[in-house]
Amino acid sequence: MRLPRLPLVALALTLPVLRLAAQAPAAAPTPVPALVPAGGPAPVAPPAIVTPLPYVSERALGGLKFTQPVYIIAPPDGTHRLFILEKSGRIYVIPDVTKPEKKLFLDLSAEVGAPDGDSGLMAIAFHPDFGKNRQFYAWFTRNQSPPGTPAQTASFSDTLARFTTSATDPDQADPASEQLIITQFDRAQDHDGGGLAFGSDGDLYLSLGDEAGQYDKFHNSQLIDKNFFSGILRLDVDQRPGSLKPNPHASVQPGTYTIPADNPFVGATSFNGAPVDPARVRTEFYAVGLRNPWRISFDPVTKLLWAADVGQDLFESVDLIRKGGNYGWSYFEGSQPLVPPPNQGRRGGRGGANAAPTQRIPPAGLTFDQPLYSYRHTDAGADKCLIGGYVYRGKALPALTNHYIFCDYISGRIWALSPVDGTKDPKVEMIAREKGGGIVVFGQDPVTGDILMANFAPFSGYIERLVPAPAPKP
Ligand SMILES: [Ca+2]
Repeated sequence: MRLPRLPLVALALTLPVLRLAAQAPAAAPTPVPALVPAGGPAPVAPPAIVTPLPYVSERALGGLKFTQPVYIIAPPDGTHRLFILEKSGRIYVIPDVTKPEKKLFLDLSAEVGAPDGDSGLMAIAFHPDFGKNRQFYAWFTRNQSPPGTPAQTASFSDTLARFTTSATDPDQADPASEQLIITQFDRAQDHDGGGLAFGSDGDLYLSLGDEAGQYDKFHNSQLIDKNFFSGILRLDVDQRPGSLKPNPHASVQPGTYTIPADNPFVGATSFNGAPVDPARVRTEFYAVGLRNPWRISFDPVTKLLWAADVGQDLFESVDLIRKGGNYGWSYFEGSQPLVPPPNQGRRGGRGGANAAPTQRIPPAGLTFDQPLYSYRHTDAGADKCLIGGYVYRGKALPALTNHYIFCDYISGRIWALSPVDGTKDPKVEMIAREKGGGIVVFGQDPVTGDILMANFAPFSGYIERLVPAPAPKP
């Protein structure tokens, strides 16, 4: 069964607003001036559509339907289980993916509330020893301010929490096991990040956006001594010997994690050429300068960390994340200087009293990490919201083995990038198109190795499977 085919003009009305991407600016973006040197090669247009495309999506999991599915993950315990997350806070388990039936595993909807934008439940990650300790971590927005925060209206918190499954039923989480780890006050329900993954080093990595709005509205980027925004954190949730205590912060639940001793900003006394107090540095940061890295993933072969940073008005960027990397936001959008339109100041909001100045100039002499690949918005804005996937190492689709699979939420175009060893100017090919868009995450079938995708759109709610296109009829 195929998804309903919708005319392109209907998409904007049909796709829910997932505010990963910028809202359409009131005026056309100002052309990028050469006020500061471009940081790298200019983004390119995505590859043209080829006909016929080599792959199509078909409905997976026997047509099981979900409400705004946002994540797909299989645990590292050798079972045939697959977990599907819904934005509203419900986690379903499919006990045997070959006989798909869903069971409610954990319901966080009371904590999540009524998430708007791209807020809500974003991801879970199973502890590497999940088969023994039954621990998993959830990354979501909580509909209340962190403890100790002054009373606010419409406030909520970016929340990392640990849970364990029931000792008697592996298909049930124990809600009472919740241990809050990070609860960061957040003023708006967008740009909350969304990536969560364990590295081969056993540490937990999570990604955060710049809190909200357009053009780094709250000025959260390029700071390592304030809060946890606009970057990727690395935590030692097992608190192994040699790890360090985090510096105190209102967002941190004391005693729930430590800092890997080689985290890049441990002991830092300066950042971007300005002094910082090492006792106030957020040593959790692993990399900084990202706008809204909705999805991250580790390649188990190269150990490289991939991130997809959703852009502002012009560019989307695939980044290879290095320890201590600074990817430039909000001096840069991808490799190019960020130039907000004149009526959209960084701090004052649209047309606000503090609308100017509009461009942020980096201190002289700084260099920034460049995207591995970035594409320009195209098709009258149809390509404008990057959804990161993962390096496919399966064998079910051999032509895609050793490729990074990703797509655009709006256009539904799905691409494969290679090589995946960090070689510059990688080759990107369009391999399929999800009619109507709506893909928000990629996953993998734990039995077949197939590439799975969750379609978030209200006309869908299904999990899709990428399969070779049928041979054209003679
Ligand atoms: Ca936010």
